[in-house]
Amino acid sequence: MNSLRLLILSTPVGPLGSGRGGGVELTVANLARVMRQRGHRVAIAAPAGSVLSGQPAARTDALDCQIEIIQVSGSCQPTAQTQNRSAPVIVGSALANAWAYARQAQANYDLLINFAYDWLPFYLTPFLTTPVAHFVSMGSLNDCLDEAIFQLSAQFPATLGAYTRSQADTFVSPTGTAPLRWQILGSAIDIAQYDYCDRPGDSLAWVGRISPEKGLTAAIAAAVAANRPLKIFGKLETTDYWQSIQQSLSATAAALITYCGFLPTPQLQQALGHCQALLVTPQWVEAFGIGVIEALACGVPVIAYRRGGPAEIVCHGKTGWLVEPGDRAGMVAAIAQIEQIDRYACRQQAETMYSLAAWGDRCEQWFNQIISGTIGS
Ligand code: HBI
Repeated sequence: MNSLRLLILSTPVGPLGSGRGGGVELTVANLARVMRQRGHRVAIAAPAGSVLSGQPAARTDALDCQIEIIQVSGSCQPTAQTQNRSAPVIVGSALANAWAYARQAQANYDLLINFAYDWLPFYLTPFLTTPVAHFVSMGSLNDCLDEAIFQLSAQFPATLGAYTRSQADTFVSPTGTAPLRWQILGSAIDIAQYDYCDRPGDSLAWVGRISPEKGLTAAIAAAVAANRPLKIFGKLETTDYWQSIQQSLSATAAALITYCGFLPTPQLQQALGHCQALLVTPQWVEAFGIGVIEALACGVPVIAYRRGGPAEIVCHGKTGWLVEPGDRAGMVAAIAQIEQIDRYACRQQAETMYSLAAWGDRCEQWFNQIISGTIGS
């Protein structure tokens, strides 16, 4: 296998390790390590202050110090899901600076790997001489990125990567044009970092960026209706959103809800593993739901809306329950039946379907196809 020289350009919404990039931060760190383990040379361009954090030092130190992090200056990108249609271009942004670096350094790389959910990298691709693989991290959110993706797909077929089919299907190509070609890559975690727990307490769990589209209020409502404690893990994306949630809680509800903070993987998995079930109630088409496979890896069954990535992961009745979106009574009924799910079956699903090795194979094959130009033929 030839050794590739890879430049990964992370999400510009925040430094790696800050939590502001949500699941992409874990995906970028996992991809860098998996590719390094396979002998490829890896560099990551990410907003200044980035670290490859949250992993047990012993096992990954050697790998991590072989992965160069290029700290990119400039202001972080506002998150696409909070912008309206006339969102301005940010001048002097970390996004623009990252791609200025990519243009200047591209001759040192065989492939650029984009994780920014922003118009610019898609628009710039034809101007660059080094090929670009685009990991699209969310479903369709705005017209300008949709348009850039349609243009790119026509010129560079199958350089678009998505986590799941339902995420890819949210991008509907204009009538009369060829359907978009996607590489459906799924995602993965380092299973060895997650401990199987078969003795849970009585608490439910919720994991994710704490912002409206993730649907935390629906999970709280279900836990309160079921009269079960709920532990919340994740980055407070906007404090006023969290405050509005807290103000809306009755005293009884507030007594059930605990915010546990944004924890690095070792601490998160330790606390998550002791929960009865993970509640997944996104208000949008969740592209994947990396928290879902983290819970499964710990033996924690998942109760999720039947929509988007989580619905493609959870095996209904075997590793959790799927409930119609918005159906609070259905969530409460599923919570009452959670003991019917075999926790070890959850662990086994994570081990067989979401290991880094299988995902690394898919990514490596895709990268080689793009570089050799055999893709899209
Ligand atoms: N918004 N503009 C923009 N660019 C991103 O790369 C981006 C985002 N919002 C969320 C996000 N990335 C990550 O949290 C992904 O994990 C979804």
